[in-house]
Amino acid sequence: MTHSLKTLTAGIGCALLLALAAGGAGAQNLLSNPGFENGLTGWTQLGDMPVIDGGTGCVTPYEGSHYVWVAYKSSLGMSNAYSLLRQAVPFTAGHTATLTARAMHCSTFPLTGTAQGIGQIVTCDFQFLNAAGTQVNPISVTGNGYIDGTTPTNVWQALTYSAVAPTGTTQVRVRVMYSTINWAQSGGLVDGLSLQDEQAVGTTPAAWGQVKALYR
Ligand SMILES: [Ca+2]
Repeated sequence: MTHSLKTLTAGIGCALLLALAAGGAGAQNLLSNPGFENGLTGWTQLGDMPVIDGGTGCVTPYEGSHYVWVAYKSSLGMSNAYSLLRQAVPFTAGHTATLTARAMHCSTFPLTGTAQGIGQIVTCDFQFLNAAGTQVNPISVTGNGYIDGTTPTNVWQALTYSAVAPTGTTQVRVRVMYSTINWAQSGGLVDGLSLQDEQAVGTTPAAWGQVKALYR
């Protein structure tokens, strides 16, 4: 192999690795039942009961046939002023976790107020946990993992929440949460969650196999 061909081949390998890192095998979703197609399977519920497919009538699912509705509605006997779904998966310290989700609120049953003030909010975010199950806080978070009363109604909003797992992390725990401060009836819909490990790609056998194949 000539020097120039070696250089070219190496360049292709790097390009492939970058492509894989950008979205190839790295697009694996770590969450189980991320779009609520199997009801609440895989999710742990706290507070008031989330409702699959809700009762607001304003929406079609973002993906698949189902979504989840998290709300405070007195007629449903809700009494905790919050509704929370959680799902924890193993995660590696130093890796970047990125959660994407779609959330919406309906004009027939809207959120009011702001996340920073008196109002209601629907949150899609995550926490890092250590081996003892204790929360360990990241240095910083990027993205915007919530909707509130200032968010346009009847349109799926794309949410992104991303952070580097701090030292000691063994799990990431994703949260879908509705909470209210003023106890006004309101709610929000969530669908199409995806949790990515941004560093998972380069070390997968499939990714390395494709790169090594260039040198055979
Ligand atoms: Ca769905």
